[in-house]
Amino acid sequence: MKTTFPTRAAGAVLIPLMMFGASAALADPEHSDLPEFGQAGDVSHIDQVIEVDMGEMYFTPDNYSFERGETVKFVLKNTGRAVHEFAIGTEETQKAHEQEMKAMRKAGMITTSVLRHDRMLEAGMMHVDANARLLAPDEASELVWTFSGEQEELIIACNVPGHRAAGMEATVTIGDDHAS
Ligand SMILES: [Cu+2]
Repeated sequence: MKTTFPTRAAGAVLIPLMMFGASAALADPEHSDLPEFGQAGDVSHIDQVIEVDMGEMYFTPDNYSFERGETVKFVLKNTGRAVHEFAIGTEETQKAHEQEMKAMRKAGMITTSVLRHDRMLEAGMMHVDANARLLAPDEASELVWTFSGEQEELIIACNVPGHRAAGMEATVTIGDDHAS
């Protein structure tokens, strides 16, 4: 059966919902084996503001250096023609995120250039992880992040299927403790 309405019966998204269990559990103690690399930052204590341009298939800038404990506000703009993601993480978390994104693509929540918020909503998956933003073309957003933990290198990646492989990633180097 093919449904042409923009909204679908909730039953249609039960399977993707189950697949997203792993992402919803990022803050779950059960998953505390995930590498610690920071948390959503305090918007009243921003140390640095960086504008990031996202397009096919790049981030500008694509190289960042921060101090441990520094709170950075990323002002994100998707100036491209495709849906793009800005996700801070480690190799491990990016890989996990990539799997979620593949599932979202399969479930019709993401097309090449459109975000189907209605479908994400139905699936209980609005994609508002603290460490990531998913942007439609021309969409802008902000992400405030405090870099902490033991990691010395992090990755900013777009996990829309195929994008990271095509070069849409940036490196983050975490240096000495930030003097607060
Ligand atoms: Cu992308």
